[in-house]
Amino acid sequence: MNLSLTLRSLIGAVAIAALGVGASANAEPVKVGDLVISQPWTRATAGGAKVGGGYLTIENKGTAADKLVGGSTDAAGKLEVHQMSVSNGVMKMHQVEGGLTIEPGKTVKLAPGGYHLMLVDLKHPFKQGEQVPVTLEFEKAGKVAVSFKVEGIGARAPTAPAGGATDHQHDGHEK
Ligand SMILES: [Cu+2]
Repeated sequence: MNLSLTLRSLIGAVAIAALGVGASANAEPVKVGDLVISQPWTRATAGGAKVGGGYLTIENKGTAADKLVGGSTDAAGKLEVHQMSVSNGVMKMHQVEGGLTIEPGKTVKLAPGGYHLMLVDLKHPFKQGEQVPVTLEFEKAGKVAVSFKVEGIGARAPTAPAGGATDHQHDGHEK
């Protein structure tokens, strides 16, 4: 048995537990190779939801392009890189073939309404305030573990979801 691996798993579990306690904790950016990954987040899911979106910002500080090709998580059957677009008011999404390119010197933001990670076949619902550990995989930089913070259902959604009459934007700060 591999003792160092066991120890690392244990430290990882403690770190994740600590993150869960500090609700306001703003996770530090994660570096892998020339890439800097910041603010990974996802949304709380309603009961029977089988998919969830994953959002994050990737900065390429290197001199060569890299690609986000996918990843894995214990929380879902598979993880895909998706692109969403609106056509005549209808949201459509499809898998990004071959991965999402991050050009050198550029920052790519995965956000609702655009590029995102799709967690397919969720093993359990996501609850607001939890952390979802995900391993991302880049073509050159390799694999890196990040933790997605679970925000509220519909958090930072650009538009009201179809049929979501009870999920309207609350504009509370101005009269
Ligand atoms: Cu998707």
